[in-house]
Amino acid sequence: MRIERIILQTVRLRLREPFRISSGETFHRRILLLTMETDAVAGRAECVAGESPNYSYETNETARWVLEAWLIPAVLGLDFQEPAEVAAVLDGAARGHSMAKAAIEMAAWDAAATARGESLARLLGGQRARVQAGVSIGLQPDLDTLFRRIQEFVDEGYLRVKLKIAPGRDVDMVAAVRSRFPDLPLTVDANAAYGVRDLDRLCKLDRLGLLLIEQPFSEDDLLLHAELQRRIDTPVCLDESITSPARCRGAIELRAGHMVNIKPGRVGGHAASLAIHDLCRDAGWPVWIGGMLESGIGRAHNVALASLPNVLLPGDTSASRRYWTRDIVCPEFALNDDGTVTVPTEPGIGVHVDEAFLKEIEETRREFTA
Ligand code: OSB
Ligand code: MG
Repeated sequence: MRIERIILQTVRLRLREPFRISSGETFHRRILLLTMETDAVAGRAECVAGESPNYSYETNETARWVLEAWLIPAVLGLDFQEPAEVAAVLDGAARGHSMAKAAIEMAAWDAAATARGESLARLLGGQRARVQAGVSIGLQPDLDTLFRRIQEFVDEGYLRVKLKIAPGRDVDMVAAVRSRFPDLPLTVDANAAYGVRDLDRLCKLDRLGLLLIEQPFSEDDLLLHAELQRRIDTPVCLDESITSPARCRGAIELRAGHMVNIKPGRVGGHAASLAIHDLCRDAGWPVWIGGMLESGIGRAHNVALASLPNVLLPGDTSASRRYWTRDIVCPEFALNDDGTVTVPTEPGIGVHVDEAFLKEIEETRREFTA
């Protein structure tokens, strides 16, 4: 398959409700979409970078620049059989910038699966027809609003609720939620908001029956995560820290946690995600698939990956309507009665892109030809 053309589009989609984490609030998403046209079929993916560098150093604009200046020129004209060949070229073309690389790499997987007439999930080695869905709830203005949002998501059928926490909005808030919802599968995510002085405070979360505590400390501080994991029984789950398989191997070796939130868009794509999945399986670390408030295109990639065997907890792979009034794919992702999302079985990502709607919300478009 020869890569003939790559199209970069930005679209703007407003979230149904603003999403607030420890480092900032998102009201709408400006999403960078990538289409890879080969001489046979096309593949699609989205870049998960946000507009501001508050989750990682990458943003829409850094990703767009590195794609246009370095990554797209490196792969245009490339003739590949396996997506791994595309990943190797991308890694040779620039250091870091994994979110930018992932957009090309994941589009190559969609194209490869489509060319073979099989679903992306199947090509990845997925083994589940439906994947368990959790929901991630942003920081809320007050406890009553938080209780109400949790109840609504529980009523919709979500199997696990993840609460965002931040210094000053942690132990008491989570304890209150726990006494209101004694049996709810519950997790917390700090998005790296804590430091060494907060160790004692974080240890108090250990008594609240959480499935995991996600990324309390800075992404590069594996040793501090290891220190916390030595002091508590609740698994520490790494998100921002795991940017590559090598980083994952280091985390396992250092016992910097006991679980990983894999986001293919963060780690450079599906090949890296599979490697991380396997490293964790071999180490006895469960994994689950996170999200970055993706449109249906990124969601389709995440859901396909969630069908792998060592994905042992519900993911942040929620239904389209949790995020958007109208998604850009059809059919939209919906929550089944059993709290799962169905893994598409059609070739590639297995959903159709609503091109007419895309045109309506498109802000920029550039094409690059071999
Ligand atoms: O840390 O998992 C995170 C959203 C944006 C950036 C970072 C994170 C999140 C979420 C929401 O928690 C996941 C989702 O529902 O897509
Ligand atoms: Mg997280």
